[in-house]
Amino acid sequence: MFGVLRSLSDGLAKTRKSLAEKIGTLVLGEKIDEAFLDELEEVLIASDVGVETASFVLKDLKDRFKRQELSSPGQVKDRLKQILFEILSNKPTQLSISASPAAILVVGVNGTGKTTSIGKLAYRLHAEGKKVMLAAGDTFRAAASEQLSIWGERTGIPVIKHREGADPSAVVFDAVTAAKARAMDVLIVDTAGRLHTKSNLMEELKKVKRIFSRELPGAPHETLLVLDGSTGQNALVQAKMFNEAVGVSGIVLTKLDGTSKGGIVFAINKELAIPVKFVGIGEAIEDLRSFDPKEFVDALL
Ligand SMILES: Nc1nc2c(ncn2[C@@H]2O[C@H](COP(=O)(O)OP(=O)(O)OP(=O)(O)O)[C@@H](O)[C@H]2O)c(=O)[nH]1
Ligand SMILES: [Mg+2]
Repeated sequence: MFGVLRSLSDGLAKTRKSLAEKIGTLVLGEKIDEAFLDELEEVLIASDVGVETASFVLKDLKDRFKRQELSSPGQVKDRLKQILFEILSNKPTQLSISASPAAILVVGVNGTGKTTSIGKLAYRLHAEGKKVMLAAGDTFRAAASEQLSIWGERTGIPVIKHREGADPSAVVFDAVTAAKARAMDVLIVDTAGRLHTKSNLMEELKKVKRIFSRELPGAPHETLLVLDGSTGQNALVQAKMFNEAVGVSGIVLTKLDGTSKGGIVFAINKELAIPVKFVGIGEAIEDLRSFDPKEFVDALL
């Protein structure tokens, strides 16, 4: 199960190829001019940094170019790394799990990697010595709670589940009761990306959230939205939707290993002001990484 730990840089290889290699070729040139900067903007947009973020970055570079603060392509690259780092580092990327028990609600459309990410996160917290409990709030299909149970069994983490089609809020109610009774440190709740009934997913999630805060003051302490990094700009649309409905405190951006669209991290931070807290760079249990802005920018460029 534990091969050689893959590096973040390996996980981001596709995006790096699209971004860094083009920038690398660009900065091999001798001089910078407007055309050079325009080309750089296109490279950024192509890696899904987003039009808004790319033009923000370019405005900074152009202003500095005019003030003659940037005279070589190498200096442009250094400043670019600095701005990208600043975009990512204006919000705390750590989990707030100091409450006891601390509750983490995990949301997102189907297939983005919620259940897998919960398994990986539970494994990490457990390895750090925390008492972790999982709750199968995805009652859409029986397989969902089984998938969670398998992750739980690997590490001996208890999983609270109900039958298929049960009310997710009832699962949350039971899980909170159990987590309090068994003095858990962290409770992580999985949710469905779609539902059996005609009722709206967002309404269902709002209800789950209400039950949560009623049963455990301040809960959920984190509402993590899982986004599939390979969906590019569509991830932004999902983030806006979920944030409006339930308020998102952090993002888990998965599947960065399979995409050249990793630039979406910058768009999310800049346009939505929601911090990315974890990135998924593979399917193995250790492939969920805490998001470190400096490490991320270094791995990319
Ligand atoms: N390559 C890669 N695959 C991932 C990553 N994260 C999750 N996956 C895969 O994505 C698929 C879907 O993951 P799930 O965790 O079942 O997604 P979900 O959001 O719980 O899906 P639903 O329960 O249907 O809503 C699985 O095959 C995972 O192994 C990642 O970072 N990289
Ligand atoms: Mg799932």
